[in-house]
Amino acid sequence: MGNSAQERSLPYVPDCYVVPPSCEPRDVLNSNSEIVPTIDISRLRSGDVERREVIQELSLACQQFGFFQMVNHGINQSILDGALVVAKAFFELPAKEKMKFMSNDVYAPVRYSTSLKDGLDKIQFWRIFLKHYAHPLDRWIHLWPQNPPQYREKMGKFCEEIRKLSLEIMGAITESLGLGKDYLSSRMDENGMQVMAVNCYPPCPEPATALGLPPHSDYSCITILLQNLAGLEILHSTDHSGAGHWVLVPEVKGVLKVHIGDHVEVLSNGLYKSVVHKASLNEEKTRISLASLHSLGMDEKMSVPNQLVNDENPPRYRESSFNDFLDFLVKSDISQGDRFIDTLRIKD
Ligand SMILES: O=C(O)CCC(=O)C(=O)O
Repeated sequence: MGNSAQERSLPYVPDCYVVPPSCEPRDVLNSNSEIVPTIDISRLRSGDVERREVIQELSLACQQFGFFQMVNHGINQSILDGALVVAKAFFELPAKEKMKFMSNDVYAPVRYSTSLKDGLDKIQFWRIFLKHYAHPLDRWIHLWPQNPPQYREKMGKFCEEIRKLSLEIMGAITESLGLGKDYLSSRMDENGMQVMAVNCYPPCPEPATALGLPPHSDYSCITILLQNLAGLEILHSTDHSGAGHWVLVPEVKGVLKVHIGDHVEVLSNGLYKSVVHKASLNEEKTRISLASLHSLGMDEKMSVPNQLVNDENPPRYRESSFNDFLDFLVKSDISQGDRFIDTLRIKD
């Protein structure tokens, strides 16, 4: 860390970054990226009939893709741009400044690192990242970088706006499951976790041989993602075998992406799928992505609701918390295909 190929802009890709075919970095993308569902979120705030229609669309997207894009979400473009600007400026600081946050402790509330689990990964990934907790903001913000000087203000505003939106989307998701829009709202509002993954993928001299992040799903309920360039790819499965094809999510300014995470898969007892996704690389430009992960409190367990269970439909997942995920992360190798959700499935 501090000395990785991506931090030093090496003009070649060292062998330890070369991703084996099982991670499929060289597969042909589905050119038809307009199949990615896009939802006009302002319609959630219209009358009952329109809200019901949008919730139907959202439910379909969660079942078919575990993913959708949001337009007309109501967050001002200047807030989105401001967060991307300070994130990029942070990664451009001298190494000495970033090293103040360097840590491999997955339990640390603020940490700077590279790859996935630097020094432990079998394969290295062409990523630099800063992760920090963001809710409640006044509990964590004093731990965030003070450099660049506007980091706290701009990223803080972004986090607050994204969190409000996440509560609205979670309300729509629980409503779509027949649980009502307030099923989780007070638990998520008062004690819920918001973790920001601020990712930087410097230009890579051989983007076809390496990856920014390997295929994985998020432990969260939902993740809301903003990017400055295309690079996010989602796995679209058309059957239950886990097979599918990669779809490159197109970049359209101002559009926010939503990943369904493992904890909504549990909440829906498997009706909604947590989306497997990866980050591909660019030969010329630096890609920044801001992934805001929203879940219940650190030790609060997500379980299958009683309302969704009956004799024909028994619970398919064990309960788990964010802390359980962190324990899993310490023991597992995501780059080798380990998935938290697989550890939660109850075998028939
Ligand atoms: O950069 C991206 O598009 C993906 C980010 C991501 O999956 C993560 O931070 O877990």
